[in-house]
Amino acid sequence: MRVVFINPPMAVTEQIYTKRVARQYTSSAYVLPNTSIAYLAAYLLKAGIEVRIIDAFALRLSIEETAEQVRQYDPGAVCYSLCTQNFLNSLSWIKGIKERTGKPTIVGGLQMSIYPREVLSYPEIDYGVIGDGWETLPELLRSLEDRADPSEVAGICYRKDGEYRVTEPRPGNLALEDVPFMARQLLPNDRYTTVMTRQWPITIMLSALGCPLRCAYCDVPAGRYQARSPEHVVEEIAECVNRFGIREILFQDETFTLNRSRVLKICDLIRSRGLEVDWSVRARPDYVDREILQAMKGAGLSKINFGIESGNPEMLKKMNRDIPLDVIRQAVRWTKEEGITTLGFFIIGFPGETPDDIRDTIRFALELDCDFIQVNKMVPQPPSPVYRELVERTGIDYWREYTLGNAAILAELPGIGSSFEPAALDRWQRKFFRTYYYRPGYMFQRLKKIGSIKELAGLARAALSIR
Ligand code: B12
Ligand code: SF4
Repeated sequence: MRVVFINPPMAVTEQIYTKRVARQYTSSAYVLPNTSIAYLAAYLLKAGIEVRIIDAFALRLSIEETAEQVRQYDPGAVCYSLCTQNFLNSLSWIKGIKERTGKPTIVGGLQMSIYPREVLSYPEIDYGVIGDGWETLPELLRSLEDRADPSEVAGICYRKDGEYRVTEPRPGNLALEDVPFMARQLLPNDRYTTVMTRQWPITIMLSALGCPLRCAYCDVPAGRYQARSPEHVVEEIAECVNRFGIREILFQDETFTLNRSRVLKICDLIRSRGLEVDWSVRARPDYVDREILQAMKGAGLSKINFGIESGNPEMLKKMNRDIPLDVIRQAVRWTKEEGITTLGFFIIGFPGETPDDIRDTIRFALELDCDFIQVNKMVPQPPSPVYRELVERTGIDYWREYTLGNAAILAELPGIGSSFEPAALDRWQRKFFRTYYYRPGYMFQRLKKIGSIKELAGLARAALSIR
């Protein structure tokens, strides 16, 4: 049995960003590996199954070109990892590839745990894996090869005689530490980039998954925090540097610094093994301190993405992340003093938010003066508490409707429950970006720090996207 994974382009963000920023995110300026696929591929290789990954997004392939590669490879199944927000776009690819190749389609990913029945309502999708895919996927592939009855495979859904069938759930008992590192040898590593990248090739890594904190808007499923040991993480860093020549690693852990002793150990190991690599993390401002910042900087950390979200204490309380503004101020100050680049994330349009609250946030952002900011419109996502409340209040499960094909319904989501219409929120978002980025002092500082023509071009594109 051989199998192919396809990573279709991203086309998800218009509801969340401004149109121009969305275009930039879905263009060649922001392309990152699909870790879910790369992990599963590594697991299949270990199980003796031949695998190919076609990263159609990174390689800028059309559906036709991708289908041609699938035909040539002639796999027993074509697999996709689905996230809710990109579902309809992925679906158009699934349909296009199925039409051209006729190969069985297997899908997995968080979308399958949230809306399995809705996803399976599309006849082009043959099998869905619900929850962990590690053991389920090889078993399902073998069952397909043997033309066995899929009802024997736990953790899947499929159709029989037009009826939706779901097998018994499979308990997820494997952690990232129990499986091989991502199969980067199957990825076009030289194609990955972001607007802030300074050295290529780059990659993504996960040192931990999930988050035990409970911010009200957060859609990270509750109760799934798992952290890899420092030794395991640093072994993968070494593989990235020594085998793949990676020069920059973007850790995508939800909050990298949750467990400080683990982080200090990771830093120690990077230094003691002499690994030269730039890295960045995401963190909450209340989970950093001087010592940890110094240790991370000493081990190559170049950037922290801080979730700051609001400059209004009442809004922060409503978001269930009651972090005192002074703690945020101090975290950003320390980080800048250590020479680490700061990126602040902000949300506007949270339920109950007013124009004055947004003004507070803009003022706070200007005061913090991070190197970069990202301003997102509040778009409730499943399975967050804010989304659950919305569904209870309105009786409409918006993302379910979207999954069933009603893309237009998402236009109602930005800022829902706040005092802003979606169009007004767009204007606030643009105003926020412009007020921040078009300050002469800010522009001057940025230009002084530019390292290369490629970086200048990236920043120019980013600046133009917020006009
Ligand atoms: C790394 C990461 C990224 C990376 C890589 C994307 C990817 N899908 O791998 C980047 C930065 C590119 C990214 C982008 C985005 N991401 Co992201 N990302 C993550 C993160 C942190 C880790 C994913 C991961 O690799 N986990 C490790 C793997 C092994 O676990 P897994 O993905 O759960 O996969 C297991 C099962 O789900 C299943 N499985 C998954 N796929 C498949 C496929 C098949 C065929 C089978 C059989 C099984 C299977 O088997 C795996 C092993 O058990 C998760 C959060 C998290 N903690 O999981 C968010 C997450 C997946 N991202 C999310 C979102 C919203 C996005 C964006 C839309 C963000 C944006 N606004 O632009 C884009 C969409 C990109 C896309 N087209 O998928 C959401 C998805 C929510 C949802 N309801 O679907 C998550 C869950 C975070 C969150 N809660 O908000 N992301
Ligand atoms: S928003 Fe970040 S810190 Fe808050 S619960 Fe989600 S992942 Fe954790």
